[in-house]
Amino acid sequence: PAPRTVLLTGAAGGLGTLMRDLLPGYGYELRLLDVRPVADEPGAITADLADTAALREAVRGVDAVVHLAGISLEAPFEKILKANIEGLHHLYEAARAEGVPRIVFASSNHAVGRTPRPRGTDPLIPVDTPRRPDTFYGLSKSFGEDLAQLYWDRHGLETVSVRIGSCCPEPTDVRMLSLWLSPADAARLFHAALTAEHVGHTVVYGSSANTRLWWDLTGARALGYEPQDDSEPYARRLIAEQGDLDPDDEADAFLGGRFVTDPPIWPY
Ligand code: NAI
Ligand code: 15L
Repeated sequence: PAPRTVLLTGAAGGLGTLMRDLLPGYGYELRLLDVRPVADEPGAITADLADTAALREAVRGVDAVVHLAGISLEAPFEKILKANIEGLHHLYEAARAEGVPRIVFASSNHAVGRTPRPRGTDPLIPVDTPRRPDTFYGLSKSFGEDLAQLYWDRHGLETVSVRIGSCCPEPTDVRMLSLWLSPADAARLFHAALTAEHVGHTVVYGSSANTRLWWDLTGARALGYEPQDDSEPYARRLIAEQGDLDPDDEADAFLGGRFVTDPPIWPY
């Protein structure tokens, strides 16, 4: 049966706020969780991913989890370790203990951020390209995909790991023309990830059907995802304002963009 009750973690965040609006349109009843209060949602659970008892209670009885909570940018290693690595483990342990059958995990392009972007007639980046995190943040997403695989292999807990590109209402830079995931397509993709059968652990890229796509959406489409949006209408203006990608600039050479070249955050 299709999942009905879904725990949405990270519900106070940017993507969480968009999904709170859009996922109920697919028939889901959302239970919300975040370490910060969720505006206008008095029923939301305010809890840290470090709180194992709160997580057990939060996942009890849900049909699936859409896991967006965590640090969403580069940060000192200790912080990433707590929220994205230990926190993810706590979530999976809670889900395993309570018999939750499926998690949709917000992985990121930064798990493979150090992969050179395709140029000219280069093929699209396949989903089985070796992982090459560009940051501790990307490393935590790479860990998350391995953790998801382990919980499928050992416990039969299914996951779709979605390597999200850039999800925001509109693309705001030239790189995003390739990586943009419109909010409406994000909801379509999460819905597909929640309802596809026999996913085991499946890793897919998450973007709209952008004309300037860098990666292969075949895996996402195989889940039933049919993207409806394309960043191309934004291309002329963004390129006029910012200039096109510079073949000599390192930040434009890799999937992860600025994450690749920004100095490491110390101390860690
Ligand atoms: P965000 O930073 O706006 O939201 C993350 C939410 O998680 C925040 O509301 C925060 O309070 C919560 N959170 C952080 N640590 C927590 C903890 N220890 N316990 C409980 N809650 C905690 O990030 P955004 O953009 O909404 O992203 C959501 C997820 O999607 C993140 O996991 C991010 O890594 C991932 N992602 C997002 C992309 C995007 O374009 N927005 C791209 C790729 C991945
Ligand atoms: C991410 O993983 C971040 O969470 C998001 O804030 C964006 O920076 C996005 O990747 C991106 O690469 O554009």
